[in-house]
Amino acid sequence: MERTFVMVKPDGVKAGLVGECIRRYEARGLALVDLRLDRLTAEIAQVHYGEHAGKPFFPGLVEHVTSGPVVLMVLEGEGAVAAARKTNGATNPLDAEPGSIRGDFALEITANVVHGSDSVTTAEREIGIFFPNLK
Ligand code: IDP
Ligand code: MG
Repeated sequence: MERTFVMVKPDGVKAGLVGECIRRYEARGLALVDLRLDRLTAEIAQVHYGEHAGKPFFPGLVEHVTSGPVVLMVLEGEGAVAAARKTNGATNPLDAEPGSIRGDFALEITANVVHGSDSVTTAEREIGIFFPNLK
């Protein structure tokens, strides 16, 4: 069964959207495999977002995701990677459809509530970073 990694970013936690995000993933049929409230160090954030290192928004992105608690989770289900990303909506909330998390709860691209892995390979990498002991 396919797995994906999802993070509720600090803006989502501050806005009290953790339950709403989890409810949407679960209602869609994705099952929670693991879940944790945590704080990201700059080092971990830089590794996680390594593909974006050097881009103009990278420092602001790392600053944002380390600015407060985040909720990290592994979700499982058929097509979990694509399903979670559809539920999250487009990266820029202004392009995200109403009915998606970003389309319903965000306006800013950095503070866009959630992160979801973009492929099965990425999911394996990200799950390895945040849940190294998960079987
Ligand atoms: P994704 O989160 O939809 O996978 P990515 O392109 O992987 O989007 O970018 C990671 C995160 O970096 C985004 O969720 C967003 O918060 C931020 N980001 C992406 N592109 C930009 C940009 O052009 N300006 C500011 N922030 C950006
Ligand atoms: Mg991405």
